[in-house]
Amino acid sequence: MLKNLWSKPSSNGGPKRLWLDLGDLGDLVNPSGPHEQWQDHGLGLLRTLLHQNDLLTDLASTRACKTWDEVKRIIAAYDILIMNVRSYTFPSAYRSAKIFKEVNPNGLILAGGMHATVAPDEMEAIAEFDKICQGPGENVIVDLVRDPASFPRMILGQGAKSMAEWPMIDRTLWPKPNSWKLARKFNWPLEPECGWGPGPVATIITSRVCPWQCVFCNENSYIPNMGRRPVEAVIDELNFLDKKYGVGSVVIHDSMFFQNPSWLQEWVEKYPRKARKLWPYWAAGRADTVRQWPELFEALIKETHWNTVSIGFESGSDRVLRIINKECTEEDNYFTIDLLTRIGDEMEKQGKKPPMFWSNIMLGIPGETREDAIKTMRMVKYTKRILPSISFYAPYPGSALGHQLIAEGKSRMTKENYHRFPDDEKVIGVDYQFYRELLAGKFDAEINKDLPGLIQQRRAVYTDALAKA
Ligand code: B12
Ligand code: SF4
Repeated sequence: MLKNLWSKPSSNGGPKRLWLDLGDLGDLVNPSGPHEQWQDHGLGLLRTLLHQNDLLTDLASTRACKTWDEVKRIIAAYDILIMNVRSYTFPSAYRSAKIFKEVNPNGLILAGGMHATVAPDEMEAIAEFDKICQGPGENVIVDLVRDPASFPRMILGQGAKSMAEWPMIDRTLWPKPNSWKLARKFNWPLEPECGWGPGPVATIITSRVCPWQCVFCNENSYIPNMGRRPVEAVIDELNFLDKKYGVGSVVIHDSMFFQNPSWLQEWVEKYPRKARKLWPYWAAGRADTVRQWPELFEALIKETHWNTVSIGFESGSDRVLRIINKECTEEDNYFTIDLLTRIGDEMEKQGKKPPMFWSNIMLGIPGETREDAIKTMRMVKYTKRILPSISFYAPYPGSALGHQLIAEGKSRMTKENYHRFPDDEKVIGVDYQFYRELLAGKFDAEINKDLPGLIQQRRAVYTDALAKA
């Protein structure tokens, strides 16, 4: 069943190439949650470049298949398999590579992506990967696909100096939902709504690297810096998408949207004037910089419809914030919460929809005490308008803390299961039972200590807020 192949055949007498989109089986058939359905901008960008250079690829997705047999039947028909491998998709890349070579021993596999950058040893250990590209691929992909034999097995990718050089992604090169039920709500080639704003949703990236050095992330140690996409180009793309497909809201997938005040100032000035509509959007910031630039933050909320404010609060305890080198304090966190609450109250009084926090919280960081975790949940409960996104800390390679825990043999993430099912136990020595009880509301009396009476009545159970990580 080749249902999820639709682009023009890649053969033209030459090799048949397949770009395989990665993720859990079934995520584009009957997904377990909304975030499994986001499209992959790396795949979109690189396939757009390939197709602009007449190097056609077909597309399939492990997410659009229900069984590995189905994946096998699809990939068997190809000579070249291309994949964007992130740590969280490494298990599906690894399995797909094994299957491909079983049915197609002379086939060629070209793999790139974040996991190749941060864990090259793990990639090299998989004999099935014929070429492995570390780092950005936009200036190497065309030559690599045209003539793979001229490259060594390990390749150092070439990136653009600025995102201004990136073409607009051809979104019709993204995978389609593979069930009638999902297709109805998906809005392909835009994306489905997930509770942050009305559909169809357009995801965009305006900046590539966050300059901070949180030890569980620190992506600037492995993603080369590059110029931000010009404000006008972002608005032009949204206007184009709106004209063609109709945009309901926007998700700005930058790791750190709230950086470069001059860019943000320009966004405040131009987005309300030049965009066809003032689409509400989701975007990420940090508590310390909100405290540093509160007027700019308020202008963005009020004038540009930054309606869902994602903040990596991570913890409500200074001890833990120091362990993870967040460079934010409890005070920064509470400042930011109070500021958005005040803005939200004002907007509500004027009959406007108040902004919400998408609060990223981590539990189970090695070194965290029960008291620290209780303080964190107190901060969550204190927040008036909140969509909590709580996860058990996961030691990803690339990050300083991830590397350390992997080296110490304390990571439970393996190539068969780099996985982040919500209550997976990811680090040896962490008392996950305590955290499950904490989320189930067992420590609510302690959490309520120091909270005003009315706030004490807010929800006590957060088990459903536990996200994949
Ligand atoms: C958008 C995003 C998401 C989105 C959408 C993900 C998706 N489906 O695409 C959402 C919000 C869902 C998400 C969630 C998560 N994410 Co995320 N995410 C990002 C983010 C911010 C942007 C990704 C992106 O589009 N980049 C732009 C594109 C162009 O880059 P790219 O895909 O890497 O592709 C380039 C190269 O890798 C290379 N390349 C890629 N493929 C190939 C193939 C070949 C052949 C070649 C030559 C080159 C090549 O060329 C491309 C162009 O330069 C990145 C951070 C970042 N700055 O990249 C984190 C990031 C990828 N996410 C990360 C993580 C950990 C997660 C989560 C697990 C977080 C969590 N704790 O919950 C979840 C799990 C997701 C899931 N459901 O499975 C980590 C991955 C770390 C790792 N070691 O792989 C990153 C790097 C963030 C970080 N700072 O650590 N994420
Ligand atoms: S966690 Fe957030 S602030 Fe810290 S380095 Fe990553 S993206 Fe930047």
